[in-house]
Amino acid sequence: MYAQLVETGVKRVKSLEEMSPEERNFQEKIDAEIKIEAKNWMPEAYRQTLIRQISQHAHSEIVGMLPEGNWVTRAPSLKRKLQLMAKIQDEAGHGLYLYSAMETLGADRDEEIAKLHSGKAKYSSIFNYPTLSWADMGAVGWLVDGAAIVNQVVLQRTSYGPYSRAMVRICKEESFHQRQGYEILLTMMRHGTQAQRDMVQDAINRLWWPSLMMFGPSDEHSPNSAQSMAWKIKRQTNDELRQRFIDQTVPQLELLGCTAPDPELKWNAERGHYDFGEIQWDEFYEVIKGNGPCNQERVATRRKAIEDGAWVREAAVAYARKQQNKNAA
Ligand code: FAQ
Repeated sequence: MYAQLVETGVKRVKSLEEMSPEERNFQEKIDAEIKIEAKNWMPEAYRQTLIRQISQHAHSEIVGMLPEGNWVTRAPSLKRKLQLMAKIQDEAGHGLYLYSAMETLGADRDEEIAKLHSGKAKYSSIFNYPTLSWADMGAVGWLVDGAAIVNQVVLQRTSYGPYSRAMVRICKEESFHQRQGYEILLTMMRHGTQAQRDMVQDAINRLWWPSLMMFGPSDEHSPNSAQSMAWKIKRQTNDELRQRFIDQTVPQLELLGCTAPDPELKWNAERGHYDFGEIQWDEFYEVIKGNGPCNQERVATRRKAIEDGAWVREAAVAYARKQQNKNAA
């Protein structure tokens, strides 16, 4: 079993016998569903795993604003523009809760953001695809937020208290995002022209597979899953969550009157799940290595935003200093 895990790059989980007394106590707490809080003792690897996952999650929320930001000025009506702006602002808020949760682990926000800007840090692969038509705003809300919710609903029960509490609020907002996205598509399909219906199908064709990739590599190729499951950072595996997403999304796809770009997608009554085709993992690994269609553009946009905002930060610091001096005088 161990040899098999090493071969596939999956990190090995220590047995109880191999743990130090502190580690064993920690694991017993986890097994008893007691939340770990910032000041509690935790193995260094647990802390580092959380910093890695929460920072990537926060970066995803922030970079995730960009594909949708692309359509704010071209939204088809005032109502749609307001909805889209509200959604994008929610994503910024999610990024901020998550950076705060990450800081409770002793990580430095500026350092982690610098890793994003140097292209070192990962963020969700999905945000490296372009948004080419208004229908993409519907498809991002429905599929991307839909996939994010499936993952995040389970993370509400993650073992680290501050992360789990951030997830509760984030999930409430994501579910509004998913509905507004689906409603955009439903309106285009039911009341739109043939050209608008074609746009919807085209958006689904382009975003379907990248949405399935959001759940990460299949379980046998996921190096972090076994340990993260043992620590209850992750409560379900990448493949379990991907299957749940497909099972709940296909009926919605049918209600829209659209199809998925997967000829192998079909209900399997014996398994009680939809079967689906092979994911193009080569494409996924290229995207997370930085070679997706929009990686460079996304990172450059974030870098520019930080540079352009320098004067605001400097002014805020100068004002705070002035107030401090005034209070001290
Ligand atoms: N993209 O061993 P695993 C959103 C990396 S929020 C890029 O399975 P793990 C809201 C992974 O980091 C979307 N990289 O890793 C929104 C690891 O690399 P490392 C974000 C990926 O951590 C909507 C390596 O591959 N959600 O969308 C991806 O156990 C609309 C091996 O993978 C979260 O971040 C990927 N898709 O499981 C915003 C949720 N998948 O670090 C705006 C929290 C894997 O070892 C608009 N995160 N990798 O070098 C998680 O649940 C987990 O981190 C997984 C990956 C499930 C993503």
